[in-house]
Formats: sequence, structure tokens, C-alpha cells
Amino acid sequence: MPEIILHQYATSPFSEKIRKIFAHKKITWRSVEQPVIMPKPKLVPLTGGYRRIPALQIGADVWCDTGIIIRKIDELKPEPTLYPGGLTAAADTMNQWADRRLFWSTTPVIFEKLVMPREFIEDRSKMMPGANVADIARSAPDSRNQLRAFLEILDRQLTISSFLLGESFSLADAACFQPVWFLRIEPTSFGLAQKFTHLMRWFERVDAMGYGDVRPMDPDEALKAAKDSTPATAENVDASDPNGLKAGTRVSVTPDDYAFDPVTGRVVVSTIHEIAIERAVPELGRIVNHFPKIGFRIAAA
Ligand SMILES: N[C@@H](CCC(=O)N[C@@H](CS)C(=O)NCC(=O)O)C(=O)O
Repeated sequence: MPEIILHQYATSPFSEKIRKIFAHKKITWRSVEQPVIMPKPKLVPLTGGYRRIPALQIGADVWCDTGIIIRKIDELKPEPTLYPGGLTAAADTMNQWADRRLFWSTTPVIFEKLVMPREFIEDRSKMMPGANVADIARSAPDSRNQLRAFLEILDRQLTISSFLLGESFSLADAACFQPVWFLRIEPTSFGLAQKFTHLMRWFERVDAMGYGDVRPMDPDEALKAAKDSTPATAENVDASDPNGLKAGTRVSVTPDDYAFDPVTGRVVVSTIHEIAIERAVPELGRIVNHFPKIGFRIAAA
């Protein structure tokens, strides 16, 4: 199998979701530590402007957003499954719920208690235009209510099963684990979760899974791996694309929630779940960036 590189940082909750999937699937991978705030000069050439973490790299192909990273990992190594009992819809929708609801109920609760460095607040304010990141803690009381209710839903399930979709680890466990893991950086926030005994037993079980077989990689080595490779993605554009998108069309791809940095290139893949675009990068050659359709906007460029 080609070398699997994850661009991440240790405190990143969305990376934690992928690290748990690597553990479950016993994957050998390389970890490139990227900065927590901009600039990210050794990431952006690979992603074309996309700044979020994690990003998965194999040679000159780069997958941006955990939605598409999970699909790629599952394609490379389908077993052991992330969908025990064939519960694909349940696992995929819980993954989206955890990303967009459960996770965002944790941040005001944590940030109310943790003093964040000024540079971090400035960086995240730029990433979320319109939102006042310095004021995020004001919504902590409502977020605490919602978080507790979300955690109770998980705890209630875990009173009758070892994992969220039954007796085996699934994508739902990786996805719901990461926000609870994030709470642990601030003791009073984690205290909300510690009140739920079944949730805690599950948390400890998933925490103990580790991260798979990982070795660090220098960011320059990852850039060289891209430069020394050519994209391995074959053209695959859905003939029945609902918007009539054609191979070779120049488009921009942008997240629909925050960090609105468009990535521009020519369409190589457009399927139900994926858009991939090719870019010519002066210092690296051809790079193909892959994004999920869910959570992204595609526009003519
Ligand atoms: N929908 C994205 C969310 C990723 C995300 O928000 N990651 C955080 C770190 S856990 C991030 O990128 N924060 C800004 C940054 O690191 O520059 C995904 O599933 O990958």
C-alpha cells in the first residue's frame, strides 16, 4: 500500500476521529505536524488554499475534510468494517451530527474556561467571518444544556450496547468520541461527561485503542513525496451529474460552514460523494485535491 500521510496536529479533534479509524483498521501511517494557526506554508501548496486539519496525502493526491478522508481509508482497507451490521446510513448520519452539532456544543463550554492566546482568537475570527470568536463563551450556558442532552442520548444507548451501533466499533464511535475527547482538555467541561458512567466506560475503551502504527514525518518530506509523484486518480465524471458538470471544467470548491478559502482547479472526478480537481503547482507539479460533496460549494471559476 502507498505511504499514507496525515497532516494534523496533536490537539485537533477532527484528526482524533481519523486517528481512531487508523487504530481500528490497524493502518500504518505517517504523521506531519502542521501549525494550529495560519500561516501554514507547508500545507497550503498541497491543498491549494484549504487550511483545515486534517488532510490526507498519498503521493500527489490530497483528501481535504474527514468526510472524504474516511471514504478513502475505507476504500484502501475495507476490513475491519466501519459499518458493522451494514448500518451505513446510521453511521454516516451520526458522523455528520457529531461534526456539526455535538462538536459545536463543546467549544463555547471549553472556551468559557480556557484562556486562549490572542493570536488564536484572531486567527479563528478571520476563519469565521461574521462570528465574534472572542464572544463565543457567552453562549456557554445554552451549549452546556445542549451538550448534556446530547451526552445523555449517547449514554442511554451505551447502557445496552458496548458501542454506539452495537457490539463492534463503528464510524459512529470514532465521530462521537472526538468531541468528548476534546472536552478533556478542560477539567470542568470534561466533568459534564464524567457524570455519565456508561459513556465514560465507552470513552476509556475507545481511548485505549491508540492510533495504529504511526511514525512522524517532516513536512518537507511530505512536499517531496508530492513532487516526486503524479496523481493516481483516473478521470471519473458522473454522466448523469445533476448540474451537468463536465470533466476539465474549471471550478472552485469551498467549505459551506467556515474557513471559506476556495480551491480552484479542473474537474477530474465528480461522483455522488466526491469532487476532485487537478491543479498545476509551480513547486510541486500536478496535484489532485479531493473533497466530499456534502458540506462544500462548487462554482464555475
Ligand atoms: N469538516 C471538517 C472540519 C475540520 C476542522 O474544523 N478542523 C479544525 C481542527 S480540528 C480546523 O481546521 N481548525 C482550523 C485550523 O486548524 O486551521 C472536517 O471534517 O475535516
